[in-house]
Amino acid sequence: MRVIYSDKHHLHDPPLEYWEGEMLPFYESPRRAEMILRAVRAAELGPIDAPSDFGLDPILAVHDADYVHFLQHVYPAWVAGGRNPKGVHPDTFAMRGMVRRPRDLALQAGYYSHDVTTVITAGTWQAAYDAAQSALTAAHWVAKGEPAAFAVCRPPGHHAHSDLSAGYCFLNNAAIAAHWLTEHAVAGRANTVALLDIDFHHGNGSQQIFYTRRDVFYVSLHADPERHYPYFLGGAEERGSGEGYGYNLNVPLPAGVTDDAYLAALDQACIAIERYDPVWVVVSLGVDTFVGDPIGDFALTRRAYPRIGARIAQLNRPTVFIMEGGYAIDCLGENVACVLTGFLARTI
Ligand code: SP5
Ligand code: ZN
Repeated sequence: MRVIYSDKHHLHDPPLEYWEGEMLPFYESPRRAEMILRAVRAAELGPIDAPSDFGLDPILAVHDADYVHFLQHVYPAWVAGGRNPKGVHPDTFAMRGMVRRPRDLALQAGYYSHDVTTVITAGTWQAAYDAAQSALTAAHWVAKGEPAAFAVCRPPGHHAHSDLSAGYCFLNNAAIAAHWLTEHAVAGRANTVALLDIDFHHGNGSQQIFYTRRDVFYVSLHADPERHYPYFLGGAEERGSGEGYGYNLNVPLPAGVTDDAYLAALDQACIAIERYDPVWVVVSLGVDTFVGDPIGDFALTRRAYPRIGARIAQLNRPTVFIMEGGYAIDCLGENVACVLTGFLARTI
């Protein structure tokens, strides 16, 4: 399996995050990707390379141009306004019907963010750009005939909407890869993608981006939004709209989900994907489902992860794995490597 990793993720390193009136160490830290890199190297999954550069066009195919411009240029505008150089921290957010976008890029921060975890530092754009290019590089490998590839994306992507940063995410790496695959011609077949999201959180951004489309089937297992972020999307009743109706499947799960219960839910999700019969599979791979995760409340043990990988392998499609969340730093790399080695072993 090809592995794609860029060192540039180190350029996104906000010092703190806000939680219930306190500032905590930033959970989505550079050490996450370092731990994953170390574990995939030890597991000898395959060659590890830096991403190729496919430019802005495949990003702009998913994200609004004005939002991308904001991400690229807001940091210097923020600092030039005499604001705190540690990072762009909006305090007021555009909501329901508030359609006015200020001209000052620094004031657009609250227009283009869903929450307070998407702090933009001096190097955030470069890190997010390379994460998107890593996802695209992985997609290119499977389009060229590799059975699977893994992009160690950081910052993650699945919460990012077409014009909104959210939940540590700026560019939706998995959506960018999935959309690119739909445009990559395969003779004689509708060019379809199943985007399977196994991060602990619902991928609200991926859902939004593909909600009206039937060529990308978004399927997500996640914590019930009655209980966990992103709260305002992720219900089972959200099934797509227009010609995309029936091509969005949310499976909210209760707290304390065990290995067997999770594998049973994943089996149902995979049966729905088999019925859809996609050409490609993109996996939003989060391991914040782990029992030791400081953000999540599921109870998956290390032993669940090879089984998850093996079930995904049974879909028997070219598969692109895109890294999302997972915050139990000491076990993070091993849990990720277990999914991928389970996939390669192809047995439950
Ligand atoms: C990619 C991804 O997994 N994003 C997750 C975004 C979750 N955002 C809200 C979580 C805030 C947790 N704050 C610390 C809790 C301390 N007990
Ligand atoms: Zn998550």
